[in-house]
Amino acid sequence: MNASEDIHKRRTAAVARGVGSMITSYVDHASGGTLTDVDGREWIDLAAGIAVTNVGNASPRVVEAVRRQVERFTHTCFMIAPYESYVAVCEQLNALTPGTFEKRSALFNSGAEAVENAVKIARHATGRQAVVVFDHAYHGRTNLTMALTAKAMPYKHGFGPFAGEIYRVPMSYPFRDGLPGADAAALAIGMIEKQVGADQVAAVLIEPIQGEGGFIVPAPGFLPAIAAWARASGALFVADEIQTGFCRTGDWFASTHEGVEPDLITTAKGIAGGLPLAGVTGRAELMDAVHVGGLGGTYGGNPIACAAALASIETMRELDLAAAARRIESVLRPRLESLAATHPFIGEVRGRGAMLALEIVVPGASGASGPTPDPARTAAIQKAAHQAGLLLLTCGTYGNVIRFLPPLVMDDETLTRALDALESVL
Ligand code: PLZ
Repeated sequence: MNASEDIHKRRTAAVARGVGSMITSYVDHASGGTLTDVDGREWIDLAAGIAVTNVGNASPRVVEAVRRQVERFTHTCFMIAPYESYVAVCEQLNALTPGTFEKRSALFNSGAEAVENAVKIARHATGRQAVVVFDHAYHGRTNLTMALTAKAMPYKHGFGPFAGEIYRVPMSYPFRDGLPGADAAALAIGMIEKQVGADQVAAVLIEPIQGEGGFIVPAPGFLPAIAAWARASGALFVADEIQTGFCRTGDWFASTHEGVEPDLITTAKGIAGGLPLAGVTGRAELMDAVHVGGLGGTYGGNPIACAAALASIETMRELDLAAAARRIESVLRPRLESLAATHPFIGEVRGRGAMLALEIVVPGASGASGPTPDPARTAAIQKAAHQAGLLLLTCGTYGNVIRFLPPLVMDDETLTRALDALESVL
């Protein structure tokens, strides 16, 4: 029995079955582009812990900042005895997120918690209750965020009843609906107006590029049209940039590519180089509408996580990781496109920056919602990729999307090695 098998046996007896893992090898250490398991096998990291370690794993600045902070103090609770680094992270969020208007931020522990708080703030600030979300959306696993999330299995199955006043409308999905952005937006807006009522909507919540739902990039014009409708209707436009944020798509935030300035933005994942931290950032008058004491939590903005966030942001600036994400795209995309040209089961190559995907379909087959997805082939590709030492993720409502989320510090040599391995796998 190797070391991973041994741990796996203990895991089966100790860890709840509901918590899954993609692979059965256990990590020993990791760096900018690779993970090494406890048996000494190296994996090329195309996951970044689901878009978290954008600056790489155990990134030097992050390690040093955490070390320094952990020696000074580990926790006080910002609601009890505040500290400067929380303020500094909020200043960074206010400066880096799209929109030059006056902003405020609040910090939390996880993406789901940030989304929950964005909904709280939106309801409080507007005095309205309805929240509009989209097909294929993913916003988390807590009760409210399960309701906001589209996909039943595995996220919601058997976990109801779910929170009320959540309304789902169609998402722009060019590969499947073939609609220009303005038409897809008109469809969604028509449904909101008929089924919810424009004056009832507190927030329209959307991932500018959908993550778990399939790396779906809406058609150009879709996001601006939805944002303009929200503004005209007195609803808040809330961008969930938890997966797309912090240089992942080739800019600090994905909303920028479409010139959209959200009223509120949720962030997490890439913000702190692997430590748990999340934020809600938004227009000052909306954020400050909430009474003192209305937002918070024991650990939100923990000082170690804040130190890691400041070091991560500094690293992103210094290494220009937005440019690095664009460089990664310039290496990955042409190779993926040439693979698509020779493999008819690759229906589409899509994404932006270092957030790219292949949608796997049955060649020549299609049904009511477009080309027929092939989740079985997708799973087979993923399994073979794991055997080849690639830490490769899938996603999508139909389980048929292969996604690439490398750390933004991955070098071209490692990327090319990953692509060569993928080519043989396909
Ligand atoms: N919003 C856009 O991508 C987390 C979830 C993986 P948490 N995505 C990965 C899984 O199966 O649990 C995510 C996201 C978007 C919200 C979240 C939730 O962030 O930090 O996982 O709570």
